[in-house]
Amino acid sequence: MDFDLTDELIAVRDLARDFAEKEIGPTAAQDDRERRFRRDLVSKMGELGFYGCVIPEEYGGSGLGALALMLITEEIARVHSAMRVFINMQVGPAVTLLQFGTEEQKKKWLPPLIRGETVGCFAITEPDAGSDVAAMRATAARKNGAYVLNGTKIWISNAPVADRALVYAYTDRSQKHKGISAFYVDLHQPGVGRRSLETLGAHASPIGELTFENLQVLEENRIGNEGEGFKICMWQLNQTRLSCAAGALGVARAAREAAVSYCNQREQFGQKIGQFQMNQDLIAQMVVEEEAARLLVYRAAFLADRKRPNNLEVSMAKYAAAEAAAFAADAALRILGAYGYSTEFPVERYFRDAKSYQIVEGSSNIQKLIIAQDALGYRKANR
Ligand code: GRA
Repeated sequence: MDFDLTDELIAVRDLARDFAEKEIGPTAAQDDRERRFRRDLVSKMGELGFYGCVIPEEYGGSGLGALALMLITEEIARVHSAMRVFINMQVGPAVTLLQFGTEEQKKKWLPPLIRGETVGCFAITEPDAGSDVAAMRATAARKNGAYVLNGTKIWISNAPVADRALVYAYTDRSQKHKGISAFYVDLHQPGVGRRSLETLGAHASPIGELTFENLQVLEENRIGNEGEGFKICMWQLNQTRLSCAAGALGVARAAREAAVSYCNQREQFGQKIGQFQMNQDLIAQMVVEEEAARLLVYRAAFLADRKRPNNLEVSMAKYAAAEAAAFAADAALRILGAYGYSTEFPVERYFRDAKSYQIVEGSSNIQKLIIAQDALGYRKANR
């Protein structure tokens, strides 16, 4: 086992850290408060090659790999969690196109996604289909050699601002999950409706509803074969889930850093508050949970880079990192007291943002279900 990062990975991580601290950090609080969509930063992350790590050079990527992508994501999320969502919205569709798209589709759609020229998103969730993906109701009915897409997708990151969406819908309801298909859809067309939604955290990451009303989708926009959509979706979630885990790791780290810094600065009862064992208890737990999550995230990425199955490892990483972030943000808030609760300091933002990781990309309960079913021998996660 080698726990050292290569010089190349260290350089990528440092580039992301520097960018996050200099370009994202100074306006993070304001972007959050004003719910600003920072299209300029989405472009800059594209220019820096952040979206291209897992994409080969021939399609505009760098091929640096999944571990590089996780290091970048962690650094961005550490400074502003909402900003790492954009990475997932570009890379999620891109990596799925790479895996399941035709040569023509990849050549046409990957480079603009990787450069950040096309703003991407993916649309799985519906009002009645969250954890239960196969319960979706959206349909894509074949008509005159094309498809007519109808349905409502909700809680879709980037829905208010995206140019393109990877959309999952039933082409044949009678086939249950084997009747779902995947489409890469242009959202600037008649038949697409959008509605913004407000959430507790990640305010600088626009989220909302997408409605499709008799939207014409050409056959050339279908990804994979008809009926392969559920398999494609599960494959995609295995990639985007890991990206969320890295994001959660960044938030856990930010909260831990804030707590440690405050412990070393604040004095009460004649001594630094870090001297109090009740605070040390919280700090120790934060440090260990964060580091354990980091090792799990890196290992899952290490396996991805070696093209080895990692569904179980991704679920463990996502579960551990989401819980570490929620714990760390809560603990930091306890330690900072009123300064944690105050909206003038960033810890309350970490607290709001941390909660999202227990919900998105398969809730903590879904990850536990996958892990436990594997351990009990009911259903292997790595198939
Ligand atoms: O045996 P079979 O041929 O019928 O196939 C089954 C199974 O082998 C079939 O699907 C296959 N399958 C897979 N294939 C490849 C299942 N999992 C995988 C896989 N990982 N890879 C049906 O399987 P099943 O287990 O019976 O399916 P299920 O019970 O309907 O669902 C399983 C499960 C609950 C795990 C799944 O639905 C799931 O992951 N749910 C969580 C949904 C989720 O993660 N949503 C995320 C929404 S997007 C989002 O949050 C965006 C956030 C953006 C951001 O913040 O960055």
